[in-house]
Amino acid sequence: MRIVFVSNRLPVVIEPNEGRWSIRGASGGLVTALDPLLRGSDGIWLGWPGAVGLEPEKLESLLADFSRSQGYRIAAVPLKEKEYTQFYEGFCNQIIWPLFHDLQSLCNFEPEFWHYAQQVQQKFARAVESHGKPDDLIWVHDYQLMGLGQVLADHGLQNKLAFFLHIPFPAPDIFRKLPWRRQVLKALLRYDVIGLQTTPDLDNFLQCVQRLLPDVERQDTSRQVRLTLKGHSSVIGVFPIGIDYKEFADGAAQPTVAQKVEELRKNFAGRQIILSVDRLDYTKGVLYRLRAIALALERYPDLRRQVTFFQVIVPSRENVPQYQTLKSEIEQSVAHINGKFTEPGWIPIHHVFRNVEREELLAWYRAADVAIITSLKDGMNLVAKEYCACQINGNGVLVLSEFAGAAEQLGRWAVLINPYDTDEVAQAIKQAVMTTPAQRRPAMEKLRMNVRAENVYWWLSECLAACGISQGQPASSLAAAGVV
Ligand code: GDG
Repeated sequence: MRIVFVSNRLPVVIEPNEGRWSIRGASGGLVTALDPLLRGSDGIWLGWPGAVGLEPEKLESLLADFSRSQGYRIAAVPLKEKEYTQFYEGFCNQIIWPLFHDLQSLCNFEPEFWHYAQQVQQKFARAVESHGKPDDLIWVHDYQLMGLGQVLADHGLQNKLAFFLHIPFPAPDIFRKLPWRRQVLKALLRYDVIGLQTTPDLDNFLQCVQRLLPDVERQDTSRQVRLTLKGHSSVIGVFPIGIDYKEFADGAAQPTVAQKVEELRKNFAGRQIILSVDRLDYTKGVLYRLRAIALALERYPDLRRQVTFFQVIVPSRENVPQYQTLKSEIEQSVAHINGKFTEPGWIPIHHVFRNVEREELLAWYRAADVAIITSLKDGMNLVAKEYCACQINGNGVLVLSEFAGAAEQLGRWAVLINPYDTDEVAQAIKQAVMTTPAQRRPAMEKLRMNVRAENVYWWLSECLAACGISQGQPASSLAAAGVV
């Protein structure tokens, strides 16, 4: 069965470059996960190309070039300027994103955003209809397209329809605030399969359905839940997304990466590197982390000169005012901390605000003695998994927010933190730095085994199995890898 992937954004960045348009692969959680799965297959990826103001012929030729270089087809669903602002910047980024991350006070429940969201689902549906074949599995990704399954079903499409939510599903008291809460739930229940990242997400989803759609019938099996509304059944399951472990671990072992690691070690000789890698987003808890860093340096003076915080922030959603404010607040806070604690030969925080090359990222993952993830809420957080995969010497410590989806799988072997608790995070920084190699190794080994076993191919085979597609060999499992 061929797979048609549908996501809001295509996995590309199209931008003007020295007077000409150029195209390159994008970075981001969804891309990292799906890219290796499509390469070399007969699949197709549909989505918005992200370019505004580019002639259609030029776009077509850029996409064709990119498809050839990637080994799979991509096709564009172009959005008009108003659709971009009202649907993407409005409905997606000012309503669903903050609400589903429990930040309802940041929501702007503008009725027009909903109207445009409906219009865009129709547009995506037309693209699916024109590119899909009768036996294709239509696999829709993420919160922007929760309504697409319903539109396709209403148009009479008979294909199997699957949906995966990459972000958390909120608790009923939060979800209830959405003005279109019943419409959204009913639309989701038109998909045949719904995948969520964690058990709490599944619990929240089921509670929302129970409260808001009492007519839905529920049937539990050992691994999934079947919900039936007006004669249509959906299977809902938990499928924590993984990474391509081997690609990261092998990449980190490359001589070019090893050389970069050596340079980093030389530059930071005698110091522990504490790494964070985040998209610019208020859900990643960067300001909370900076507050904890300031407290740790204040409270534990021994840490000064002993640690260097390496903070990588990747630009994101630069047109949304909240993100512009966040960027300047982060820069102010970094400047404040560096101004307060810098000494000759030592700067506490190295702040990188740009997209970094993959090799550079792998080198930082491998070189870092500690990785710290402070998400206030996160569907999964792939950075946590990538860090473990790249720890080929097994010496790192993972400090992980208990509100990142990854905590469900990795929490037992990480230093778990509540990012809102500045005291606790400051203490965790100290604890991580003080952890001896004898304590680090067994924990990192378990983390790596888990990330290797529950990798992106395992995730894919679990999702496809729920869609009734068996891939033959199970991709891997925790039991087979000896983790449990
Ligand atoms: C969403 C959910 C869920 C980052 N900077 C660079 C770079 N990256 C890559 C990382 C990682 C990805 O971006 C970030 O993934 P996350 O999972 O941390 O976060 P989101 O983008 O918010 O993703 C999230 C995910 O979907 C998957 O389901 O885990 O919870 O919010 O892969 O490596 N890559 C490169 N340069 C960078 O500068 N090359």
